[in-house]
Amino acid sequence: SEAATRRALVSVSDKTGLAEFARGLAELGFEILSTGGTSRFLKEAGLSVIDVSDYTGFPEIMEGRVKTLHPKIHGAILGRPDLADDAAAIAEHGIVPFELVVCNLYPFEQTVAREGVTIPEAIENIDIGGPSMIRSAAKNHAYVGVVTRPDQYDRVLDSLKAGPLDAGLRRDLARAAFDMTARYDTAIASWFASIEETDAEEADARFPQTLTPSYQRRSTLRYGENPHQAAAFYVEGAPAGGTLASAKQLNGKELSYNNLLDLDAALAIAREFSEPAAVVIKHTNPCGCGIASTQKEAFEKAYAGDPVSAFGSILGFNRPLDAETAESLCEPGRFIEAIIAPGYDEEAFELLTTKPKWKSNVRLMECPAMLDRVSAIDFRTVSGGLLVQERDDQAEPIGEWKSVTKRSPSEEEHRDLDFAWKVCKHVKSNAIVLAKGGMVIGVGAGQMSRLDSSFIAAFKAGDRAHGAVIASDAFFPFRDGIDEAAKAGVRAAIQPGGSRGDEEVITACNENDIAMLFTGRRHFRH
Ligand code: 93A
Repeated sequence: SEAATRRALVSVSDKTGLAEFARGLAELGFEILSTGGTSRFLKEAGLSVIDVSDYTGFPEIMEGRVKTLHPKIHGAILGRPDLADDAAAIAEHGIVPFELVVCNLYPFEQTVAREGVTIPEAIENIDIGGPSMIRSAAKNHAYVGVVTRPDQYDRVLDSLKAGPLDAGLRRDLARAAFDMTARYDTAIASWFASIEETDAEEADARFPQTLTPSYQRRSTLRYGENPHQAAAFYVEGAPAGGTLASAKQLNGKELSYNNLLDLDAALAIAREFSEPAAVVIKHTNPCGCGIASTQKEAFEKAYAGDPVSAFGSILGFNRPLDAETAESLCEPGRFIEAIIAPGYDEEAFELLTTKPKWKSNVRLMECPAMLDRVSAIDFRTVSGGLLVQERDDQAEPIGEWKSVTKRSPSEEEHRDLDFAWKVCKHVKSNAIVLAKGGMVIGVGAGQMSRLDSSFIAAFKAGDRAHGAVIASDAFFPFRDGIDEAAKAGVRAAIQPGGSRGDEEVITACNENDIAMLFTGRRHFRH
């Protein structure tokens, strides 16, 4: 009759002394089963190894999160072959019991001790499969030896050379195993406590119990939003580079309260883009925005988005203003109130301050560091109080965007969706933005219903909506917004998703061959 198969399961992160130990086991007639990394290591050391996934018939999945969490593994560790029930299950399911489980865990403590470790890195180093096998084996120490540390290898080999693993040693190993998993879980629990503490500390630092914002008056303004309202401009002690307060006025009339608001909006949008961009602001909303390979083209696109509204607007650029663009700006029939840009080429400055009729008045703001990231806090007043929040300027998690329709966006559509989404974030809610070819062609802003914003955006776009994309700052609750967009000729959509109506909205897209992305992030701006 065939000799019973002796099997050892080996799955370790710390590979110290492993090759010698495994060779010892092989010489004693053990078959070795291993997980991916361990298997590779042992094969390189010249040993023959059975991959766990070949034994289970199930691959390692989810980047290794599920490797050994399988009944054929745990059945092989927990089974008691001399019990009728267990023996039947072993036979029925093709289980081959393990005599030995050799396992040490993902190095959680070493990972969290490392400087600059991220929360996801720490989380990935929480071993689940390892402790499960170790606890299974320790529980079944009457049948199985559980080896959790390299310094146990010699003792185990010595005992195996003399016969089956000594019962006393099996019990010692089980106790050591539970001791280890207990410590391991304690380390995880204290790490969780430490990150909770940091969150609380961070919140305290950012949102102190009492708040005394310290701003200095830079200037009194001629008036506020309206001529009968007195107003002033206060700035932070040392405004950071990317802020409006850091900008210098090079030309033009005194800035008004509304100018400052609109310049801030222009700055916020212009800095979204890495390619040359131009944005046209009216009443804090963009009525046009363009990106292109040249600044002039970007500006032409931005201005053409809604030329009527662009009259008397505020412009933002993310590159120093060049002469070509300045020339285009000065064309008859165009009138600009103010501009913010990282700088002005000499010729451009010359043109703007001499050529158009509005020359001496045009307010030119220079903000050299406007592309620097500023992590800022937003304050807004309510009567008798102050609302404080982080500014909505975190990097967009593009990796998490999901295509949810039968058709995925084409490369070109994807570019426009990305563009429209960046603009949409800065439009008053409910915000709808239509865009095509790096140009905003219709904006629906500040409406109380998303459908009305869609109507307005489509109306503004007119015929140009054919082949355009649509961005919505929050989810479409119903399919009507999509149906309207489809009628106008829209081909792709981007929105957070997460509505009860998602199913209906996706159906509407599929029926109209619209490709849609879910971003998972909302950008309300109230
Ligand atoms: O990600 S896990 O929690 N899921 C599992 O199913 C699993 N099985 C073993 N971690 C798991 N392991 C651990 O992987 C072991 O504890 C060991 O530390 C490590 C060995 O992986 P590899 O052999 O691929 O290097």
